Amino acid sequence: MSFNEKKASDVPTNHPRYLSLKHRHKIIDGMHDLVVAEAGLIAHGRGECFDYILGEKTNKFAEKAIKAAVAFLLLADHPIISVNGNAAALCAKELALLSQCINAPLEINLFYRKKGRIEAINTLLEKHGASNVLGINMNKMIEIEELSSNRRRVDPNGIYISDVVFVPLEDGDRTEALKKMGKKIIAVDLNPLSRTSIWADITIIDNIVRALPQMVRISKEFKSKDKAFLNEIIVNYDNLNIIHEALDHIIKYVKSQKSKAFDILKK
Ligand code: PTJ
Repeated sequence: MSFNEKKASDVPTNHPRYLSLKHRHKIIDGMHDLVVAEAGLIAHGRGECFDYILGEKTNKFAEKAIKAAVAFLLLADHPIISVNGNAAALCAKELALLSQCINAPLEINLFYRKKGRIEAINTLLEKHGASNVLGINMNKMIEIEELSSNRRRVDPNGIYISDVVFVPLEDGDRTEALKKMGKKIIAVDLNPLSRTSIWADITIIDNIVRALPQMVRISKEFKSKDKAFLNEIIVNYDNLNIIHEALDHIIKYVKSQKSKAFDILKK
């Protein structure tokens, strides 16, 4: 079997970087199955780099953002979860679960159009329990004037009428365009300085493979809470502070690694 034919599950569990390799292989497998765009591999690598200097864990600032994000989604009139290739390859099950929990449809919205990709992503989402996935029928799509990329085509029953859009892993252009349309944006992005992170109303600076399961857990907990409880979380949330906390954390983490990075050689 060649390397390319190896499936994500083939990564040896005792490898010191097991989780990281497992996710890499999911992205590679996703590319072979048309789910992930070629550029998705590069985007994943950029994400890995930021994850490394965030300590590869869900930090306090991400936990706060996750709670605010769930509160926002539960209070929305028309929440929607936008799905691209990378998000589907890494978190299809969690996307389907979150969609059910917060009662928000999933909409496939791609930057890189290629024949068969939408169908491949839809099949993967359905395999993991998603129903009523939007963004499938291109003849029904409406174009957002503010945007020139492929992402401008949106579903009239989904992103177009939404008030809160959840975009796990995104390119900056669309976040800006959706904001200009008056929508509230929740993003997951490992890069605290990306245009998406800066433009979003709530920026979850974490890896989607950790953030999405947390969001599902918090959604189950918050679902039974009243509006006042959810509003309180949003009122006390400050995204600028969250981004500053993430940047401070990176500075501190890199400094701490400077003093102990070579300890590994002493073992
Ligand atoms: O499937 P498509 O055609 O819609 O294309 C999707 C990609 C991701 C290729 C497209 O949206 C793109 O090119 O995105 P960018 O501009 O590279 O931005 C991706 C952002 O996601 C970067 O800021 C990365 O740091 C971040 N990122 C990558 N992997 C993860 C991540 N953030 C959270 N979790 C990750 N696993």
